[in-house]
Amino acid sequence: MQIIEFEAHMIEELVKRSSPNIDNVTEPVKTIIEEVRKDGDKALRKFTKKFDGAEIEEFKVTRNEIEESYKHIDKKVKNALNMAAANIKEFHRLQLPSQWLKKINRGIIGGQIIRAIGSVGCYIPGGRAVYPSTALMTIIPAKIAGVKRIICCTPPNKDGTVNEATIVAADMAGADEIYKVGGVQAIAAMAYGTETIDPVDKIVGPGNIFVAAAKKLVYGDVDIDFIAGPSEVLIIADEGANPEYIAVEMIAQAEHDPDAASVLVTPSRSLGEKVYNILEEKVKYAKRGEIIRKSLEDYGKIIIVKDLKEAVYFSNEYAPEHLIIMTKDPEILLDEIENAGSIFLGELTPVSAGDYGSGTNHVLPTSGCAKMYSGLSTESFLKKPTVQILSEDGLKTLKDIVIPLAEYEGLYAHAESFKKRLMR
Ligand code: HSO
Ligand code: ZN
Repeated sequence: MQIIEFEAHMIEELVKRSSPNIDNVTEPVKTIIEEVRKDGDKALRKFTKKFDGAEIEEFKVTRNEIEESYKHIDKKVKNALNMAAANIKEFHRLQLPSQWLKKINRGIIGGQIIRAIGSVGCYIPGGRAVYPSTALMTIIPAKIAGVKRIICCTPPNKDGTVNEATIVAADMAGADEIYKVGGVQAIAAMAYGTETIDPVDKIVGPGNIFVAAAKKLVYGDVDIDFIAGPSEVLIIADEGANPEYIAVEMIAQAEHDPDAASVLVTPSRSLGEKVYNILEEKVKYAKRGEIIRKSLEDYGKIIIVKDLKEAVYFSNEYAPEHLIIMTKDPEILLDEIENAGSIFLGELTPVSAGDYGSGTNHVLPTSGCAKMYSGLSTESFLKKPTVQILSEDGLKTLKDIVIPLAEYEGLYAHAESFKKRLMR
């Protein structure tokens, strides 16, 4: 990892992070999708055997399996999931937008109604790591939005079982169907349907590069949330910040993935050096040390800026997935933040709070995409049809807009439909 003295010309280089090349895997992913479309469950069985090493007869997790999972799950984990679910529900309820119908101009009423997407598929990664927290983060907002059918897919273990905490989390969150299928084949099944899995309108949730490529390919036939890459954190800190807290945050992000990125931006060189030294020490003994070392080595940075204004400039250009602000008065800087997936203010607010249970969502934009869109939210599962009502006054208010523009565009029937009503 490097300590870098920031200069304006470096910006382009310094905001780079790992960029897995989805295009490289597009061809094989396309083949799998095509086969699932053609052969349905038979293809799901074939690819589940090939990629997960599991022979699955029945993809749907049964009521009995769900009940068994509740019996076997660690009590502490079950309680944690329950408490997390309560906060996530509360937060996402607050995100519900309102319907409205208002006067726009004389005789014109306009508004919007809110409707949930009909059916949604949540992808929960599995394999080496298990993410019951992601089941809560994808299913709960869909439930709060009022989605009628929520299904979830997660890869099985070799013995054909699915992680019990993931099953419990999905059930608690309100999933209507849970399927033991992962990877590209799961995305294809949710997009196009098979004998056992009915297709959905939208697919959400993180996954590896193959899942990402599959989501990109099915987009258009179904909606998707976005493509989530490796985790990232950027920390803005001043000389008063606690270097231990900063180092632990950087390690916490790094332990996700050798491609994860952890960046500290500070005007204090002495803070930067302290963090550097603590990191050197901590990685020696950290669990998941290999992953952490690789991530910090390749994508970890300590950047020394002139002042906090420059730190904010850098952060806005970087557009991090997670932004932590550890300064004397973090709320003052908040006004200047333009691009970030989720913002953590003050030294008592670690990213793990948002990852697991303060209520905010952890499916967030990475790779600078926070410049363009936000993370998963209740709105991700809603549509907003617009509504309008004109009165005779409204027709008069609009006549000098609609008729000349319609005629200018050569769309005479448009003008006619308006004139007919004016001449009643
Ligand atoms: N930080 C991850 C989410 C997560 N963390 C799940 C722990 N479990 C991506 O934002
Ligand atoms: Zn995390």
